[in-house]
Amino acid sequence: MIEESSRFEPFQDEPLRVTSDEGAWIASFDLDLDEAELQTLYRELKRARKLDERLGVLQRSGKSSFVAPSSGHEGIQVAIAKSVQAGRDWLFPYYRDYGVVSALGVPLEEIIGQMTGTLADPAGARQMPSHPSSGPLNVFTALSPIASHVPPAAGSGLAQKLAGKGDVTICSFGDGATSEGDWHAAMNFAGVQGAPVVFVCENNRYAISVGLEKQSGSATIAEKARAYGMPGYQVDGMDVLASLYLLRELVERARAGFGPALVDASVYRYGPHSSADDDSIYRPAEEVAAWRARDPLPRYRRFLEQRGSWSDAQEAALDAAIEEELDVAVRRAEAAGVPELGAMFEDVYERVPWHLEEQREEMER
Ligand SMILES: Cc1ncc(C[n+]2csc(CCOP(=O)(O)OP(=O)(O)O)c2C)c(N)n1
Repeated sequence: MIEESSRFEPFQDEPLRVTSDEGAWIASFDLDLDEAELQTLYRELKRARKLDERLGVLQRSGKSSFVAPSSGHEGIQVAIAKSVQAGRDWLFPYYRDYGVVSALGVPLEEIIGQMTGTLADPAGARQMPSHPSSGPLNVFTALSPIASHVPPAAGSGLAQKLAGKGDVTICSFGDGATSEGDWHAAMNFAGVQGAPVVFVCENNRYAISVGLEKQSGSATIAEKARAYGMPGYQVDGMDVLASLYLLRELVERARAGFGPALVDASVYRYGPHSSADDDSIYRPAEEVAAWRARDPLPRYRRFLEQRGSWSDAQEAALDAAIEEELDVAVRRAEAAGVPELGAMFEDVYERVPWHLEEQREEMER
């Protein structure tokens, strides 16, 4: 058992950061990741960004009906994936989390198959786009009704506690989710049960056009944790290292039996809420530009460059490799073909119930 002690104090006024906007190491403790691990983080940030850009192109060219852009969220998303043991722990992401599933190891062709409705999606293209999942990697499917995946995450945590194997659950959502009843019920349940769940709010300050000040009466999302008997932390979610250090600590804390925690990760979404939104109506361009200046990718690249751990040649090689990987994934996703129309009635119930049978007959007619 680890001691219930942390180098990160909960309920601080300022979000935790370990690198400055310029990419300088500013923490009071030493970095304990080697160069290969540090470079892997950059590769995953870049992969997540390029995947998001490609998904935008697939939507604009009519191959996908919907996309919820993730650029700006990569720091916390890559950290979520890298804080757990893939295939052992359970993830309950939300619809904006492409960076989580890609960094966890869900194949790009599966993600793109899910987005474009082809049979490369192991779930058979039954969900709307932006709802990834993975059986082998324990990724529960993203759900459309906001916060409705948070109670199942709390339940997953209780199941893990009862099984006693030390597995944990990590669940992410937006700031808007925290004003849903489901969210509060889940937080209460996890707190009472001491369930090993790390709850992560990707706080981009907007729920479509509704700003955070209309969403929450408390000064921070983190302090809501107090009411549920768990520690709450603020972190700069655009600082991938700060996010990773904090989440690793909280995942290990949960694994050791000290129960749930809440993380309020400050991020910004650079794109619109979704492909069906025009954010210029409710966000001033200057605000977007100010957050662009804090982009988690160039910031982390500067960090690597200052250590002599990254070069222009490595950048060019990485860009080319990811573009190639995406090209291959798109081709494979397309080649998988689309499901038969009738497949929507299968694999949901063991025996198709009468009302769905009627609908199937109607469809065939
Ligand atoms: C229960 C429910 N109400 C409303 C919606 C419509 N809706 C879809 S996304 C969204 C905004 C959610 O914002 P947030 O949780 O902050 O996440 P973000 O999209 O900003 O990442 C809303 C209101 C919904 N899907 N479900």
